[in-house]
Amino acid sequence: MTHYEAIVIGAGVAGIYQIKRLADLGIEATVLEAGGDLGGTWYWNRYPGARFDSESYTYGYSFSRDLLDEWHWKEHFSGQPENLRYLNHVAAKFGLRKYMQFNCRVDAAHYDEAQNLWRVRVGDGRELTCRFLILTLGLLSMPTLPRVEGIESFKGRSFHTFHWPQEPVDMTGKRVAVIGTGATGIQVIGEIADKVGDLTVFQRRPNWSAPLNNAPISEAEMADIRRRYDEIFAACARSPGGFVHEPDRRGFYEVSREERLALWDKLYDEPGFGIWLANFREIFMDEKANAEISEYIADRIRRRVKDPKIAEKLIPRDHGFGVQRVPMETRYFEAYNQPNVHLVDISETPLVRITETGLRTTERDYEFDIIVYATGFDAITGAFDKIDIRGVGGEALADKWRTTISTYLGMMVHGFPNMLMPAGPQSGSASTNYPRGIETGVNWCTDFLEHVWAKGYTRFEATEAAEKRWTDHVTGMYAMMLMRKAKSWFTGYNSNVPGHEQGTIRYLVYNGGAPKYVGIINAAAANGYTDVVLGTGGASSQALPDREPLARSSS
Ligand code: NA7
Repeated sequence: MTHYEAIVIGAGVAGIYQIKRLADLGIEATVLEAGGDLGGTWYWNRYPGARFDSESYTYGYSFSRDLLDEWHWKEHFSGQPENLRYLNHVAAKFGLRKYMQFNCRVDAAHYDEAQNLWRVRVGDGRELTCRFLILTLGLLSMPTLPRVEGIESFKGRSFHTFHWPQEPVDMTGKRVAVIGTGATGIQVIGEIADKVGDLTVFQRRPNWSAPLNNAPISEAEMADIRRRYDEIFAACARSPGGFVHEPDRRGFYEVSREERLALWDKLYDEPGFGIWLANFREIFMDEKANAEISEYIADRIRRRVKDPKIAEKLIPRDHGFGVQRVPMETRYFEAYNQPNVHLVDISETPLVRITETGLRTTERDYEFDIIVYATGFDAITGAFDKIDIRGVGGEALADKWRTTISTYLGMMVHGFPNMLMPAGPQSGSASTNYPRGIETGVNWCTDFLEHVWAKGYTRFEATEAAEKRWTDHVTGMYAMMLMRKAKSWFTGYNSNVPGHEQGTIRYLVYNGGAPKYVGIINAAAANGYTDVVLGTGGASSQALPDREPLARSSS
């Protein structure tokens, strides 16, 4: 059995930075990663069109000036291959690969109370132990396929976008189906529409989507971005979403309709999430304001789609603009103007089954060479549920979270001592520009561990009362937002996961905004972590089996 002071599960954007912080402290730690290599989201999602919706230079890590100075982002919204190259560059630059174990799926992590350690069982049968378990599992890392019969029977090629093959898929001249029109489906469709023979989109519900307006970044522009990095990250830190886009602080009703339209005309044609996040704050909370922006976006769709019947089908009716995650698109609406692209509304003619040659709706059979499932994820808690995580008294985390999620600051769970989630459910990451939230979370967790080590503690656990306070706060934030009514992964909706269907709202993301979140977690640290019970427990570190000396340079 091998013992570590800390085991990090997941080598994505969060795991990479987490191991960097631990390595800098000289902590004996390893990263266990199910995938064949590092990168998380950017390792798996290789589908055509996969790219940031965040400005590239706000997505990269901010912790190293050297790294900022040497990396040249080639596009304002960089694509998957480049993003994976970036993460590999980070790992190489800081010598992080040596801490990582790949093809290493964790099946179980059980807290051993007597020994005060975590027993981690890996797919290859090994059992590792650690004092501290750090879960950087990814919030969108558990893909879900439709609950429809016959998926295995299809004789052509088919894949979920998350499992897109590593080698390029030649789609030239092929009959392709895409099921799903979330952020992923919208990226794929825009990218492949003019490269495939025939494309049929199976849409159950349309999404409000707006142009990404991507462009290359020249040497001169990149030099300017480098000069402005401090300013850029300061803007991200000020904004609720952790983006460069800050809300328009004018009151929606304080300005004239002409002024509102002028703002929207400007934002719609600008790059990135501005139309969503640099908008008036009322659009997120006030039905009337939301209806007005929704009608504006609907008109922009009508102007871009030639067939009025198709245009109307692409306009959502069941939710307003911005209350679900707004997918960013490139040539998405124009794709429907091409003769080889067809839209099937499966809210009218539902999917019945996948067949050997394609799929069947209640109306007819369709034949395809390739079926692409862009059907989303068991979001935010799916990767946690997948591992048999057990805390004090053998309580399963999946059971604790079955009906309501509860956490302390999105980073700890009562009953699960010595476990940290730098970017967990209800943390600042889930509803923000991920890497900004991730750096915040990893820094807080690592500073907390430094405190634990410095004081000689070996056990920590958030109190039940503090967990309840945080969860009530997270829940209260939903009450103000129109998004609470939407069927989206922000509210825990996924039609393909039993129990997560419509009507079962789950309070998964923190809607208070990044500045408020950072203020709260910083105050918790400044108060000496009084919401966390610190102590010693179980056997002493020295008595652990096969224990290797703990190198610690700066605790
Ligand atoms: P999403 O946003 O959850 O979208 C999934 C899409 O797949 C959505 O349009 C669903 O329609 C559709 N879907 C799911 N199951 C089915 C079935 N069974 N039949 C038909 N259509 C189905 O996932 P994405 O991957 O697009 O985006 C997730 C996040 O990844 C995104 O927000 C970014 O942050 C990155 P529905 O709406 O359920 O009717």
